[in-house]
Amino acid sequence: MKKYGIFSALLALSIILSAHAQEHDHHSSDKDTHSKTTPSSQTTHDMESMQHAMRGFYGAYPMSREASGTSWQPEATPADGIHTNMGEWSTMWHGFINAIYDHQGGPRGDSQTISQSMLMGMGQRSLGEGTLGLRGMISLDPMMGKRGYPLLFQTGETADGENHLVDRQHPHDFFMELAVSYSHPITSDSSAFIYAGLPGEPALGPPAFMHRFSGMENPEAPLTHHWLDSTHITFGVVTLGATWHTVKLEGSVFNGREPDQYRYNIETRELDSASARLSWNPTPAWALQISHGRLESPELLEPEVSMKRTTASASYQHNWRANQWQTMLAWGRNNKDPGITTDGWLLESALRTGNQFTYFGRIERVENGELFEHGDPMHGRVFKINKVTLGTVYDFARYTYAKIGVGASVSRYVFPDDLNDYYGSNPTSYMLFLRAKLD
Ligand SMILES: [Cu+2]
Repeated sequence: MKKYGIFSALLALSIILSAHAQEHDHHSSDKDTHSKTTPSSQTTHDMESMQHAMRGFYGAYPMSREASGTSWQPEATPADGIHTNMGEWSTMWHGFINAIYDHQGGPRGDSQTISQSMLMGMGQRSLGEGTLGLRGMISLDPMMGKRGYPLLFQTGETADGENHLVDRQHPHDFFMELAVSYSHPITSDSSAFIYAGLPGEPALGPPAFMHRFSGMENPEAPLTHHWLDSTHITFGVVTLGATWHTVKLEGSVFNGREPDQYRYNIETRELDSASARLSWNPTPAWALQISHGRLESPELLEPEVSMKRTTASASYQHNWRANQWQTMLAWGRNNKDPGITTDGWLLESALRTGNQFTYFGRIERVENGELFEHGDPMHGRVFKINKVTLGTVYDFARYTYAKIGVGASVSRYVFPDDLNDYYGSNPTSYMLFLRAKLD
């Protein structure tokens, strides 16, 4: 019954939107006109010119380079979301809600109907010579329950403070980001900035998966989340950095502990961890970064273990005619102290053709040593897990500020035979989803 509840809520939302909204004009296809061109509306043209005028939060570069936290994506990434002016403030709004039927195959699999969502508001205004920025992001993910959703071979965080979540993806916290930033120009093409969040995202890893074009349409969290971007919700972070042309160098101090099982609270703890990241966007098509951090006691259930994390990633955006294509290759290494060193690899891509179809794919390889709990004879063994996911979304309805689509994805795995007794020899997982997205 719960399943039908979520789907009918989304259907009701689509009916309300269609009753109130003008039909979105989508005959034109290139990126600029794709943005918000409702022919009858003068304000949307004003918004568009303002959107082009909006500059980066952390320096003198185009806004389209901004991704989650202080991370950068390729400047050529299409500008989704809604842009408005509110007095002195320029604002951007991003958001989506997915209703998902999730089936994970094999003996350790499970099925569940869930909803994922995110609403993000960003605002900026000039203050003195610089730019003041505010960012807020919330998610209704905690409504899916403390155990999150079934996801084979996913590990990380806890639902009860006693057991690790295994073969499940934890829900994100209700407060995903509450952050303030200020950047001040040094010369005409360089700036210094400060960013503080509770929660916020430290300078570590590529943009978080739900914020990068190559990964955002895929409803499955990456298995590499805990090698690359799991620090995106950090309860307490301060980042100082500088930008110069195409380069950004930044350092963070932050609370290294990952969020606990209470998903609606604000957690506080000392800023005991640190990271540094070098980003380089040599052309509008590319975003490159390397980063390194030390996470002090990241896991609630293993407080005596700290971790060094190193990541490197390259993201490439190519737009032609009505098509927008982004691909990212990323590597992350977790070096537990005391403990083992494991690597995670990710290659993901998304292609949006016209305004209706998006095709996405993700290939990952992780070395996971957390698939079995204490007491299990397999506990502590590290397994190389390979996963491939392919999927598509069809946006069948467009309104002035939103679009609605249906989608599906399928995942397959390659793993050592020793795991056959636990996972079956050949599990297949899939997700079917209906989603509404601000656009
Ligand atoms: Cu996460």
